[in-house]
Amino acid sequence: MDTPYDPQSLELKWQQEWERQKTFRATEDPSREKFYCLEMFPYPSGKIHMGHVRNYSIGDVIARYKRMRGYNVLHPIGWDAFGMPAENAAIENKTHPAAWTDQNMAAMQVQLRKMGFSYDWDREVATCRKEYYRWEQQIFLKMLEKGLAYKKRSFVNWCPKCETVLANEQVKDGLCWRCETNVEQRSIDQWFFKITAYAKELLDETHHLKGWPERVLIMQREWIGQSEGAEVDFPLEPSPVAGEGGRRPGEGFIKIFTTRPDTLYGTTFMSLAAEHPLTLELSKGTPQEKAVRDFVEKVAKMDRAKRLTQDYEKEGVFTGAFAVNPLTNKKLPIYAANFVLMEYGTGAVMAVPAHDQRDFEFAKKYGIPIEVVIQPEGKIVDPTSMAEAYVETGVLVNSAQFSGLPSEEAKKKITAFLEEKGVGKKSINYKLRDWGISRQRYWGTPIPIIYCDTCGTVSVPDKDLPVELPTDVEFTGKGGSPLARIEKFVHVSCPKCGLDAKRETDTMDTFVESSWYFLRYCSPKYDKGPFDPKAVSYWMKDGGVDQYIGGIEHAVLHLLYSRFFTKVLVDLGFLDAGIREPFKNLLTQGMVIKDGAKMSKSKGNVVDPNYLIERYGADTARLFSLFAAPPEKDLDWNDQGVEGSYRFLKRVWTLAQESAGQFGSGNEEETRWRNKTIKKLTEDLDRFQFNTAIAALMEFYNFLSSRSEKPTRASIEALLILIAPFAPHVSEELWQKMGQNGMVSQTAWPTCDASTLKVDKILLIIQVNGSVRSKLEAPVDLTEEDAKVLALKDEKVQKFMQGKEIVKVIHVPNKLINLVVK
Ligand code: ANZ
Ligand code: ZN
Repeated sequence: MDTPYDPQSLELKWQQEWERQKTFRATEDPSREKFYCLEMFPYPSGKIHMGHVRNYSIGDVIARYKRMRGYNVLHPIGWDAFGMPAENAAIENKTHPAAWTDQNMAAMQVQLRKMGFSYDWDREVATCRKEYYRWEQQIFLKMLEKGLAYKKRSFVNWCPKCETVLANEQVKDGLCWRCETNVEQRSIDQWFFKITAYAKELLDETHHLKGWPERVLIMQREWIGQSEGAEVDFPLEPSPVAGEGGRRPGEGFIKIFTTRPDTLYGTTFMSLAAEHPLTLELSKGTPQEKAVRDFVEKVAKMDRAKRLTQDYEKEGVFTGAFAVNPLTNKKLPIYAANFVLMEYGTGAVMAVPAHDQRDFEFAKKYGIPIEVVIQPEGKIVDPTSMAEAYVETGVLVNSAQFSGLPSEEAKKKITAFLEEKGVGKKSINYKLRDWGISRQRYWGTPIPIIYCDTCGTVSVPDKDLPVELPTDVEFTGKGGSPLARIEKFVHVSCPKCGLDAKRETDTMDTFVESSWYFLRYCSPKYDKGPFDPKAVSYWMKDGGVDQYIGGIEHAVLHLLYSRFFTKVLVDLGFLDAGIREPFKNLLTQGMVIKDGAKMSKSKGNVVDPNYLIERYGADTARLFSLFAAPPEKDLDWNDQGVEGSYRFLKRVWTLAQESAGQFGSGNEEETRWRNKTIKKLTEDLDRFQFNTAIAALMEFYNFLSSRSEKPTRASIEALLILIAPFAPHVSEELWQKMGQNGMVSQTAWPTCDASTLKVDKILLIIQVNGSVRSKLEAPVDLTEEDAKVLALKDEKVQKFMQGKEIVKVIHVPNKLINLVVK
């Protein structure tokens, strides 16, 4: 009569049924409240791993729960399909990146379906399809029109192994993020997106993203790196060698950026970046010329990543020239210094050795005077004996009319004074750099640009989009972009003048595709633009994606670019002004750990999800990954946990079948348990506390199965509905076996009848010195004093109290009272 639990066959059955009935298809319906639930889409590497299982199980529980709560849920999936691994595979295995990617997407699609995730598969998007990247090319051209995309020759991080440029974010400790090769510096023409134009807005809005984890917001703020201070012009001292290629008297000035205008009177020299245009120029014709040239060359060879770290010997060279302090007219020698970066501020620094550690080390090394202008309260800082710079704020000394002011006030007053004299102004600087998007790679979105000798840089006209990736390519892995070697691709006629011209052969960083895919999902087949404005305004209203789920490793890459892109799309007129942020709520799940380390191929501690699915079924894999840890925490793999999850599902299977046909008639206690469990599950799912929710389900099961009476139909139904978001297949099958119409996936989430939760009597356990001496029926919510009185009236308790004195009472309300006696 009872069939054994056979996850493989029943899971397949329901996956097919969901697909046949299009159970999870999402349609815009303004009469219903929407919920957009999204997990970061996968790179089609070929196989899902436990990290995917976890990420997507979390998303699926939320999607299924919200659906049962009556929301119109959009839960899409797709592929972040461009990128280097496809090309590397092409080089190694002689497969075409497109074929390799297609194969992998097909294989992973099968795996994701086997997990029973409730996706609307009709909305599947693959970013390597021209139907997708065509719109990215259009967006690029609109950005170019608005000055938000531009080209410049610049130093870039170059990975000699991948033979490509890397974004700053893709360099970790001077190494390539993918292959860990030492990153080199190269100067080439590059396309950039002007993310710096949005630095302030990106920063300010981190304070309104209430649904984001604070640590992600902090990482974004630090990455944007706002510094408030002043820009000050230091006039150049007339050159003594004017006329011999040197500077003529009184010409020009050095513009510096400082966060400490309060230290201006302590400036004893100036420092320029080696790349600063004045560095070589100032030394021309002076005896220092050769030394400066050598120094500039040396710095050019220095590792840029290392230059950012600060832990290297501070070095420099005198340029032979002088500037003057605009407030004191004091003469200041100008140095070139290796720790001054051209890309930050103005590439020039007013050096204050008494109060800046780098300047201090530099001054000591080159015998430059140190002048103290900031004193901490109640302490004397003495320039002759100080062992390091005093970098804190304090009270100003030796600073003319500003002496005696505290630093914060002096910063404002000195800045105002500089402004009055026309030699400086308030200024804000950001560490954020523009986003370099050019990649010398094949497998990416072609940049839709043509270079013509007559017309210059020409946009590919909209009617000629997409610029398609040619398919007949050779992959050698050497010598830059494969596209540049395809004559048919490169040689075109200029869209403006018709003469011979050349195509841009760089492709875009793959982070561009992932910056807007969540918008494409709203209308994935739309062919009049990147997305249908109507569909987007429905799914993205009220703060965008309602719940986004992904790894913390994307805190500053993808999550910042997506925010930037959303703002750009509004400003280009693609998006409603109401949608300036993409993700309302963000959950960053923890890692999957085994034997003390993150699961990874290199550690050899990988568990293949296929093994789990084949041996235990998808429901067990899902249940385990949600039960083993709260979603934000790391999940420590353990085989017993998997076994335990499987056993639990098997027991539910047996209990439900045994109960069916001969349900009990129930009592108050069972009703209370059922409602209590509904309440707990609702609260826990609202807060994403899946592990405690599952624990409550287990307790409910234990209660139902431990009694001599059979459970009621209502309780078994509730159990199946509550378990459905976690283990949808088994609950669907049992639901059907109970003779229910329709699917449990489409059943409304139950509500708790609060009136059943009230109890007026509880069983109070009475202990004396920790040993149970009696159990009494008692009214609920007794105070400690009343519980004590009740306990002392009990004869069984009195026996143990004779001649003793109570020294302490431990009371657990509605459960237990322990009298500690002596
Ligand atoms: C004078 C001064 C005195 C400074 C003092 C600091 C302390 P953050 O906070 O990172 O914005 N600086 C400015 N431009 C630089 C560049 N291109 N390369 C290297 N250093 C640069 O740092 C700003 C401070 O870093 C600036 O304030 C400047 O030194 C230096 F007691 O100016 B300060
Ligand atoms: Zn032309």
